[in-house]
Amino acid sequence: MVEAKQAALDAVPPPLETGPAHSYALRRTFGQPGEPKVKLYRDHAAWCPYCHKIVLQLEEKRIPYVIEKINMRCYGDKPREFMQKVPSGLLPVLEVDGRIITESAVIQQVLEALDPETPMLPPEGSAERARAAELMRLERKLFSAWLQWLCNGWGHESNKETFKIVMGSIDAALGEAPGPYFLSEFGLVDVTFAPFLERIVSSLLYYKGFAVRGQGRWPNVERWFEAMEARPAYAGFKSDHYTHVHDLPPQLGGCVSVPEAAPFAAAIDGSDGRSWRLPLEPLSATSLEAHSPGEQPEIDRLQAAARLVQNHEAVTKFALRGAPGGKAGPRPVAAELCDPTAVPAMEHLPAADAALRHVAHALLEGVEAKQAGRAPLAAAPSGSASNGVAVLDGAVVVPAMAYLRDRVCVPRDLKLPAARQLRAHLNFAIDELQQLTGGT
Ligand SMILES: N[C@@H](CCC(=O)N[C@@H](CS)C(=O)NCC(=O)O)C(=O)O
Repeated sequence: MVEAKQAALDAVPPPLETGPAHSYALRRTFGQPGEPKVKLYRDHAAWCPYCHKIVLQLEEKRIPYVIEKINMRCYGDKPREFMQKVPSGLLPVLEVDGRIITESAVIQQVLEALDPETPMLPPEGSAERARAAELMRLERKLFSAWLQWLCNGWGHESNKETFKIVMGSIDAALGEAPGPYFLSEFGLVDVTFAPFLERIVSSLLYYKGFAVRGQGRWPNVERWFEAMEARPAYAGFKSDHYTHVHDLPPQLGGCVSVPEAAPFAAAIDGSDGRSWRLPLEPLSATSLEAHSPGEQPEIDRLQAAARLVQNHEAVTKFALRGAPGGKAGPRPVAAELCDPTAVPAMEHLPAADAALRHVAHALLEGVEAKQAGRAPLAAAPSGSASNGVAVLDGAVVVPAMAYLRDRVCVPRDLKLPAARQLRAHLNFAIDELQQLTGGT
């Protein structure tokens, strides 16, 4: 436990080049000498499902690669050099020895040819290869049925039925395989389904109140998820419901909710008064957000604190975009979660810095120890101070902390167990301040 705690305090896990897949990595060598000859351009926030697919393939094949993170249009501009190479601006892009390859399905084939030693497709001409092609078509069918339902306000019942029929055939296809995966062995078909099935689970719960997982509806799909979540590559890049449900609308041009989804949406957004509040309910297969391999709250808290402390300047400035005087960026962005050019209210830096130190302290010590200790979170109308206790103005720091809380993305910023600790500890500080200031 001591070692695990020590490791958690490294906000950036040390073997980024060789260790388990991590969204912070910019270079993956897997221990192989020399400069990687493959470069992947993927989206900065790790939202793009097509990039997700390629990351999983590279990680599973352990092909050394470097990563350049590029903004998506919905939250920023792309560098001119990138646009010169790729006029469409679409991600993902692979560069191999100076050759530019676009379209994820083509990139998948190029990677298979580049590293035939670890094939992720059955041999050409085999019956399983034909089955793989059939399953890839089924994946596109699922994609269409999902979007037809998610993005439309009309035809709710019939779109749901169509979606259920396609999911039924996916469950049946999985049921025909000897193990948990689509074919006899894990491979490219699983990697192709994963980004969309993950987004389907989150978005249908939030917008349609429909549970794909957790109700025994499609047991083979459930078993497939469990097998995927046991794989370090998938676990390393797994996102969470909150991030997906807010990153999808700007990519898709909007998602349409139905009234029965409201309680699920509130739980996912943390506005139900429970899901982002301390004490956190354990994350388990039966919680709204199934997570494997699970959580270790003490370690997860340290991981969140380490990220906050080691990145404190950037995080404080980021939170100040939400303080009075903070402004949206000059170029309007569609993504609620990201606005790289937003302007922070720097005049409130000391207050936001002090508030986030309290949050870091609570994460490190636990709230009970913190409340019993000598550094309570104190608040008073701005300007006044009492007994040498730091005074924070709730009107300034509450919106800053809320802005940060609502923009913690998984896996970009933290893995889910640490992200929910950060969100809940920000709420703890917000609640304390609001009590002290009478609900500012
Ligand atoms: N058919 C393409 C689709 C790629 C695609 O639609 N990428 C989106 C992101 S999910 C994109 O780059 N859009 C431009 C942008 O958002 O900046 C593929 O499979 O690679």
